Amino acid sequence: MTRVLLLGGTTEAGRMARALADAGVDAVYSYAGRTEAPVAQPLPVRVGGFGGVAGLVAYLRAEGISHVIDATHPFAAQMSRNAVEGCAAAGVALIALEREPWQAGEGDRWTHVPDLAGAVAALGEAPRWVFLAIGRQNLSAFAGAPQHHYLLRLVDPPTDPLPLPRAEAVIARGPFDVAGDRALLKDHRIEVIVAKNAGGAGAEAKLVAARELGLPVVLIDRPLVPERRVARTLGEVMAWLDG
Ligand code: 3Y8
Ligand code: NAP
Repeated sequence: MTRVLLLGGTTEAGRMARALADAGVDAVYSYAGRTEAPVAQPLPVRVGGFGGVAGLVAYLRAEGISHVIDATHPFAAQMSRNAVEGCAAAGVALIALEREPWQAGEGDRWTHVPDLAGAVAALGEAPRWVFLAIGRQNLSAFAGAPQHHYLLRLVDPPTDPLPLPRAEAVIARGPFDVAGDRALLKDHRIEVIVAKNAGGAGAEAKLVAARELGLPVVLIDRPLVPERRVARTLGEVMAWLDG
C-alpha cells in the first residue's frame, strides 16, 4: 500500500504536492516549522522536526510510510542526511527531487565560494553595500565583517536583534520577480549580492537583476549530501512511485 512522506519547504515540493494530490496518492506534506505561516498545501500537512533520525524512523513506522520524497532545499543538508539514514534503517524507499545548481551565463559576474566563511572573505575589508540574501539562520557568520551595510530579506520579522550593526531587513516571502529585485538593488544602492546556489526559479530573480545592473554576486556552493536516488522532474518521481 503506497503512503508517501513529502519533505517540503520549496517551490518544487509545492508542485510535487499538487501532482500527488491530483493523482489521488495517499501522502503527507512535511514542513520544519521555520516560518510563522507556511503556504497551504493540497495535502495533509505536518509541521516540526521529527526528533533526529530515531524520531524519523519512529514516524515512518508509526505512519506506515512506504515512500519518502525529499524535496527540501539543497541547503537543508541535515534533513537530507537524516532522510538517507532513516529510510535505510526503516527499509523505506527514498528519492530526492533536486533542482540543478545555477550556472553563470553571459554577463554574470559570479564568484563561487565553498561556504559562508568564503563568502565573508570574498567581500573584502572595505565597507560595501551588500544584499545578504541568505535568509536568517546564518547571519551570525557575517558578524565578523560589521563594516558592511547589509540589506537582509527575511520571511518573518526578526524576533531577536540582528547580529549585524549596519543591517536593514525587508520582510518578504518569495518567489520573487526581476522587476522587484532590480528596484530593491537600485533603491538600496547595492554593490554586491551574497546568495546560496539554491537553483530553481523561486530565488533566481536577484541574479537576473544583478546581471542587468552589472553587479557582482558571491555564490555559496551547496553543502554535500549523501548518495541517494535523485529525480529532476515530477514525472520521474511519479514513475518511481508506480515502479
Ligand atoms: C519554511 C515555506 C513555496 C516555496 C517558496 C525555493 C523558493 C521562495 C527563495 C532571497 C532568497 C532563502 C529562504 C528562500 C526562498 C522559495 C520557497 C524559498 C530564500 C519558505 C518556507 C519556509 C522557508 C524557510 C526559509 C529559511 C531561509 C530560506 C528565506 C513557507 C518561504 C534565503 C533560502 O527565518 C527562517 O528561519 C527562514 C529560514 C530556511 C534560509 C535561512 O537559512 O534563513 N527558506 N522558506 C519551510 C519549513 O518550515 O519547512 O513559509 O511557505 C519557502 C521558500 N523559500 O512553497 O512557494 O523553493 O527555494 N527561502 C535561499 O535560497 O537562499 C530567499 O531572499 O532572494
Ligand atoms: P536542515 O538544517 O537541513 O534541518 C535541520 C532540522 O530541521 C532537521 O534535522 C529536522 O529536524 C528539521 N527539518 C528540516 N526540514 C524539515 C521538514 N521538511 N520537515 C520536518 N522537519 C524538517 O533544514 P533547514 O535548512 O533549516 O530547512 C528547513 C526547511 O526550510 C526545509 O523544509 C527546507 O526545505 C526549507 N528551506 C530551507 C532553505 C535553506 O536555505 N536552508 C531554503 C528554502 C526552504 P529533526 O532532526 O528534529 O527531524
